Parts: sequence; C-alpha cells; structure tokens
Amino acid sequence: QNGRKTKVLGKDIQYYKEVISTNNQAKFAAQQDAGEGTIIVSEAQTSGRGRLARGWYSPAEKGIWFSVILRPHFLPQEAPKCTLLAAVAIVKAIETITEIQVGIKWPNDILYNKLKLVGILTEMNAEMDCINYIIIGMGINVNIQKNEFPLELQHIATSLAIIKGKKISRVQLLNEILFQIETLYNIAQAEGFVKILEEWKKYSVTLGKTVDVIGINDTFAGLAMDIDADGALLVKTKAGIKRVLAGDVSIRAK
Ligand code: BT5
Repeated sequence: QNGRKTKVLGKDIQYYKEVISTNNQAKFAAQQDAGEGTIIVSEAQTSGRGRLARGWYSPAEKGIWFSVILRPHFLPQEAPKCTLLAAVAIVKAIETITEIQVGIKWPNDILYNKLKLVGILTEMNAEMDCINYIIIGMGINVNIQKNEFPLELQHIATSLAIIKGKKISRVQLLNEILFQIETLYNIAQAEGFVKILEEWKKYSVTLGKTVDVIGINDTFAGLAMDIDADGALLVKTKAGIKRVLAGDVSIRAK
C-alpha cells in the first residue's frame, strides 16, 4: 500500500460482488441520501453503461468498475467538467502506480496507443440552479488479457496488465485514484476548474489533431484547437469555429 489517505472520498464504500451498473446503484444510494464521497464499487457489472445507451464490458475481478457520489456547490453547467477532472485524476494515478503514461481523448476516454483503457460516464441530478448530486462512473481495464476481451473490443481496447505484462493491484490503484480525485475536487470547489483544465490539456491527445465530430444529426471534420472554460471542444472547420459539447458526440482522430 502507498498509504494515501482521503478525508471524504471513500469514507463510505459500498462494495458489491455484482450489480447491473454501479452508476445505477449510486443513483439509488444518492436518492437514499448517501453522503458526498460515497463510493459504489463492484467486482462485476451485468449491464455496465457507456454514453448514448452503449454498453461497458465489465468482467468479474478484472477491472475497477466504480462510481463516486458528489454533492458540489457549483452550478449545474459546471458538471461536465467533472468528467475532465476524473480523467486527469486517473491519468495521474495510473502514472504513479504503474509508471505507464496514458493520454486523454476528449471528453471521456483514456487511451494507450490509441486503444481504450478507461471510460468515464458522468450523470447529474439538478433542480434549477442547484446540483442535488453528480455521479462519476469510471471503468478501468486492469487485469483483462487480450484474448478475454469480446472480439469486437480486441482491436480497440487494452488493459494495464496487457501494457505492463503483469497483474496490477486494483486496491492500490483505486486508493490512489480516490486520493487524486479528492485533491482535484477540493481545488475545483475552492477556486473553480481553471487549473484542472490546464492540467487536462497537458495530457490531451485530441488537441492539435484533425478530428471527425460525429453527432446525432450532424457530422463534420476539423482541427481540434482547444477547450473553452466550460470544457467544450473548439473545432476549426471550413465554416468557422464550432463549439462541441460532450454528451452527444463521438470524436474520431483522423
Ligand atoms: C464510456 O462510454 O466510455 C463510459 C464508460 C463508463 C463505464 C463505467 S464502469 C462504472 C460505471 N458504471 C456504469 O454502468 N458505467 C460506468 P462511451 O464513450 O459511450 O464508450 C462505450 C464504448 O466503449 C462501447 O460502445 C465499446 O465500443 C467500448 N467499450 C465497451 N467496454 C469496454 C471496455 N471494457 N474497454 C474498452 N472499451 C470498451
């Protein structure tokens, strides 16, 4: 153990052998008044979720499938930046524990050699200008072997064990991730997201690349120039600069 201590995050840990989705379980807990920093972690998910009704492959004991409940003071429009915050926290934790350097693909993927290692799904419940709760769900492929991935994922996904050539301690990594999220979250609550967005840019593999933005109604290509103060991606196209919000789009690097 590296002995990192957190104050709030993980004070209450709800541990399951199997759930449908830790985000669903977290939503239920939040509605039952679970406190800020409550963690829902499960060895397996029977129906782990991605964005836009996509699935998340979550085999038993091979990954870290977990969700964090936050009850921040900031405004609902700040919530999407929690995805970026979580991405930075996970990149730092992976570097600390495994010495593997990974990159962030806007908005919610962590990649190694273009292969997906981590997915993040942030969901929110808010009324008017008040956030009731935010749930950040994170899926980290830790000890999955290449031939264990379903065929359709084998050429797009990877795991820490594949990269490192040996098993990685999930407990140690989760402990470090919680520490990093708590540190960044305290910064965000005290002074906003400016520093966190700057850090995010350092790890980005999207900025400076030509990308296809694939929306529900609209697909276009352009140069990913920057992210703005809301965490939206600014893409330079022939028709000018377009501002792309997370949630409804996929990005494909060309
Ligand atoms: C995501 O969605 O990347 C968000 C995934 C969040 C998963 C966590 S696990 C704990 C918590 N509880 C949940 O129910 N969810 C969260 P998206 O960007 O839509 O990507 C989904 C796509 O990633 C799928 O359509 C697959 O192509 C691919 N995929 C599925 N499982 C994968 C895995 N284990 N590793 C890499 N890629 C995967």
